[in-house]
Amino acid sequence: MEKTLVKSQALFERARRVIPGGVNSPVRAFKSVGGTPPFITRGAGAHITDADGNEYIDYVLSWGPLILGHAHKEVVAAAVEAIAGGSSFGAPTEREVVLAETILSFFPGMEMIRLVSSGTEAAMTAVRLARGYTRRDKIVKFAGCYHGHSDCLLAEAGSGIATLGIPATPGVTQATAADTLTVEFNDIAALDALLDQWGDTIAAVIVEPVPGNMGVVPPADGFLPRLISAARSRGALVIFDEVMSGFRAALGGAQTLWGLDPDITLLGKVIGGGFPLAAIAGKRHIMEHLAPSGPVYQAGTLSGNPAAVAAGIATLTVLSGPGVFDTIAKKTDVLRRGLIDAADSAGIRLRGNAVGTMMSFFFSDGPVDNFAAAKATKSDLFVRWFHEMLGRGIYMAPSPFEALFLSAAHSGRDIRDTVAAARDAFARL
Ligand code: HOZ
Repeated sequence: MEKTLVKSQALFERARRVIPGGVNSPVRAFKSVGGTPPFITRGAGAHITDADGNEYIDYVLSWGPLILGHAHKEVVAAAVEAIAGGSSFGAPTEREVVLAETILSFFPGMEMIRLVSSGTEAAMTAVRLARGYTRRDKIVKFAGCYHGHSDCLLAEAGSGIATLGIPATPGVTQATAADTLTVEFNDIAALDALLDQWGDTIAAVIVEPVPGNMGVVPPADGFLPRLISAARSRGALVIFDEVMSGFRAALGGAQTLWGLDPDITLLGKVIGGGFPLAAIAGKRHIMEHLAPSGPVYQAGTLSGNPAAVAAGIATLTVLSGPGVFDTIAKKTDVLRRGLIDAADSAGIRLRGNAVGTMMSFFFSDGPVDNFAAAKATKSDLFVRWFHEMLGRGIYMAPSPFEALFLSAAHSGRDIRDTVAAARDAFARL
């Protein structure tokens, strides 16, 4: 079952002449699964339409932000109203204060927040802040975790780096690479050994508390609290990258779900309601090291952009309404169970990892609890499944090293249609 992608093919050829790989972010090019990426013309609720008029049920949702679905009425109205009053000022506005207060109200351990424009920028700033605060240089990250594309965070990164099998070093100086130490996720003994070895040179341990960029890989019981005490006992800061899990593992992220207290938190995606907006939040005594309160420099012409901030406030307001988040999480679980049952009936072993409203599927007999296990899953089967599903109008991320996302807009019928498509798809693998 294949969709006609004549117009998308023509657009892709045109794009490749002027944009490297034809896309503005690598995984969109479908390089690891092959074929033509549909060029999207519009989105409404849980559905998107491509240039050839094909419709899809969307589980990418702009890689997570659209937790209310495409073109949600209140989000659109808020953004339009903001733009109509001026699209950017490069000066402080009341809306920024409202969004800052709103976000912090979901993260009781975070005391101050700085709005930026992308998750990469938030992570890059967090590393500089941790180094400036501790006066140490080294950063520890976990294999398969992805924290955007700043130089020091590319080592053993998930997402597009894993999908495309790109080495982390081209363009990164040896000195920078040497300041990043990596360790397997969920392996507290290995983390302890690394921290013992490098001791007081480590500025911070950065982690996605619910990794979503090697696929979704939940933390083992006790791993995160032990990570926090292991880092603290050596004087290193703990940075939780909740860009993905922030309003998806739970409203207040993994830290609220499990009662954890990192020093710094990175947020993005959902908080911008589909616009470029991210944030770095943290303890007051650390955040006040940022300029202009302190000496660690960070700035941005479009930081706190009015449309993005308005869309973020509207999104969080709707999302925190009674039962809204829990309903999305329940739908996520229904879909997870439906897909696993569908695979079972075709004699296929499918692992479904999920936390809150984010999940991933791996073709694997055993559990997938770290990057090594994720890389060992049957990616050839994933590629075939991906195309069978796409041909049936189900739009998923073109990589097992990404997450599927649900939204408030996905209906019971969307989920039933997806499970029915999966039954047909698995029968053909
Ligand atoms: N790194 C993003 C997913 N984890 C991909 C974003 C995009 O290609 O748009």
